[in-house]
Amino acid sequence: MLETSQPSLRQEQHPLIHRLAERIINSWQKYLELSAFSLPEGLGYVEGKLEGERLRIENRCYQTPQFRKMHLELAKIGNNLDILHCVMFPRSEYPLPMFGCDIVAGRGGISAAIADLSPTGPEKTLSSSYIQSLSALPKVDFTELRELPPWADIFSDFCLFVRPHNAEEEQDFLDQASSYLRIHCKEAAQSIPVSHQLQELYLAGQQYYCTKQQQNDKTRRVLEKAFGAEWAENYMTSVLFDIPNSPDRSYEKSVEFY
Ligand code: 18B
Repeated sequence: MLETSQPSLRQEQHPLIHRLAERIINSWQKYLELSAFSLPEGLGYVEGKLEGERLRIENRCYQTPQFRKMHLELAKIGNNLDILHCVMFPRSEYPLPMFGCDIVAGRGGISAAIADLSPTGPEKTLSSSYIQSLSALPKVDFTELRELPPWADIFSDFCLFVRPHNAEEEQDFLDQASSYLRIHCKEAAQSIPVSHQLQELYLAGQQYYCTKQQQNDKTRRVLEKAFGAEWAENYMTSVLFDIPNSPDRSYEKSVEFY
């Protein structure tokens, strides 16, 4: 059994973060065969101080036959800032995009909500079956679309990056992000491994994705202020966006399924 009711930051966070975290865990359990994934020692639950405020980080991580690492992170800084971060890293055998999502909530509400299925293949586009499923989703209009920063050339045409203005827009974001995740889990569950040559290219795509995400100064600044520059660099490169440097074919030998 997976623990779903362990004490959690979730209860204390902005309701949109809480609800998306629930949906992410539910989808993972429903569509994928989860097993445990261990983070580097001491980095499952972390506490620091940011300008006198307590920064708490709580991580949940799993792996599956198709995913090397599926990471859901919740962070809370005092009573000012709540963050949800989620990334699914495919094993390079599978020609799958990266699911990524980030919600940043401040005193004035959600300032940033982003969800994407980002291509990692040599063509840098999603496969036709992803495009078909994503195009079939109901269209939603948001009052405020946010502009992506210069490093963000990794995202797909379906990338949703908004500042929701009311409860209805928050719900729309939740539904859209959940649909991306559902489509992704279903595609992944029936995905077939590619040739070794193609695996190298998908791996290079993931490496590029991580290199770009590591350039997000807004994330880095929060972590640096609370934990120092060295810790932040280590955390960004070994927990948030660790780059796998060779195809991992050891999985079959190592797991115990729940
Ligand atoms: N991120 N985010 O995950 N980030 O991790 N995030 C911010 O209103 C954290 C991801 C993304 O405009 C902001 O501007 C911290 C993933 C983009 O320059 C803050 C953690 C994606 C932006 C944080 C975290 C992603 C952004 C500023 C670790 C996408 C806009 C909020 C827990 C798949 C960047 C604001 C820009 C913004 C912080 C995207 C404070 C600490 C997976 C594009």
